[in-house]
Parts: sequence; C-alpha cells; structure tokens
Amino acid sequence: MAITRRVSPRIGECELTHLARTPIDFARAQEQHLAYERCLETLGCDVLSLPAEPDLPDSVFVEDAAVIFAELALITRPGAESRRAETTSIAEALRPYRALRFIKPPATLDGGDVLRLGRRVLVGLSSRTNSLAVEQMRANLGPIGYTVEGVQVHGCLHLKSAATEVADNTVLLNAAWIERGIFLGMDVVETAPGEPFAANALRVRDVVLYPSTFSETRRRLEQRGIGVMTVDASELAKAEGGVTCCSLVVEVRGA
Ligand code: CIR
Repeated sequence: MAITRRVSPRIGECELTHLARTPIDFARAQEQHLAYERCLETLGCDVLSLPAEPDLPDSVFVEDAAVIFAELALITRPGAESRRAETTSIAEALRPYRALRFIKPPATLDGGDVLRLGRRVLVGLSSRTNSLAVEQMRANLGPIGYTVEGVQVHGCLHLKSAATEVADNTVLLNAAWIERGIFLGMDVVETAPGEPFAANALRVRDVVLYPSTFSETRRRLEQRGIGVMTVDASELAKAEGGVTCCSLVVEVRGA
C-alpha cells in the first residue's frame, strides 16, 4: 500500500532551504501528482490518497511525517515548525497497520532523512534532523534488531536527496553531498555530472519510480539492469520535493 496526500492549494508557500522560490503551477502540480499515484498503482500498490490539508503547504510530502518498519511505524517530529501538524492525520492513517512510536521533543526528525538498508538504518544529520532523534530511534529500533547510525549530509535538504536504495545492496548517490565510504561493500551508482538532484529514486520492489528530467543518471541505472519507470515531477521539485517524498510505502501483511 502507498499513502499519499493531495497537493495543498498553498503549496506556493512551502518551506525552501536550498532553492530560490519560483512560481508553482497548482493545476500542473495536481496533474503530476495524480500521474504519480497512477504509477504507484501500476507498480502494484493500493493507493490510500488522503484529502488535501489546505492550511499545511508542504503536506503533500508525506514521507517526512513517518518512517515505516515491518514491526512498527515511527511518527516523526518534523524539523520545520510549519510542518509539525502534518503528523496527526498520518498517524491515524497508519494506526490500522502498525504499532506507533512517536519522536518526542526536543528531538526533530524528517522522514526524508532516514534511509533503511536492511537492518541498517542511516539517519541524516541535517537542518531538519538532530542527534536526539537518532538516540530516540536507537532506543525504539535497537531492541528489535536494527542498528541506527547518524550520518552527515552537506549541501542538500535530506539524506535521501543524497542517497537512496535502488536495488538489493545497491545505492544511487551524489557523492558531493554524502561520504561514499558510508556505503562500503555496497554497489554504488553515482549521479551523472550536471544532475545533482538525481539521487532520489523511489524503489517499489524491483522497479524504481524516477523523475523524467535526469536522463543521464537514468541511463546509468538501466545499464545496471535496474527497471526504471519515469514520472514528471517538475512542479513539486520547485518545492524541493522528490519522488520518495510523496508517498509512504507500507508492506501490508497478508496482502
Ligand atoms: C520542505 O522543505 O520541507 C518541503 N518543501 C520539501 C520536503 C521534501 N521532502 C523530502 O525530501 N522528504
């Protein structure tokens, strides 16, 4: 299952950290988001599309509100104050599917900073996520067999702007934003020159959902035998969002 949320009509007032504000075409953003949901369905997900939250400009980026594990879901406490209220409805949507744990103040955590690689959980120490969140994650996840590591990211919003998992034991990364050595022993696909935002891919089983803009990096993925389904994500990219940000993929037992 994939949880999504329709685009807020106030998306133009989104948080921005590394990008200059440019006008976002709301109708176009909605169309692209609908197409993204259709892609998720094509990849076999039941899409639970939550209604728009008109007063929460960034609420389409549901990834930041929770982190899903097989055993539990961690409800975050987003680093941007304007985004904190997004978690309430996400917690309610997840309650039927997972035991819930909550990140508590003064810790802050954005889901976009969490990269799970099997039982290894990397947490980006970014402008949104602090080391107290790493400690709380360790307390929740250590006893059930995960190791949790805080890692530095520089020059980008979230850890998953810099690196994502694209196949078993394979990461796609922009080595300017994260140390390559963190992924020692794994296969690494680097983003192509001139495509710094190309490291964010959404893996759904054996395929990655991927922005159509990054043709050179896409070629690199395909050369590795990785299946790629492209989607036009250009409007929400102006809000500093990528393809992982717009969904929470939940493996539903028995489905
Ligand atoms: C923000 O700055 O919070 C939003 N404008 C973009 C969030 C993108 N989320 C993500 O990368 N996980």
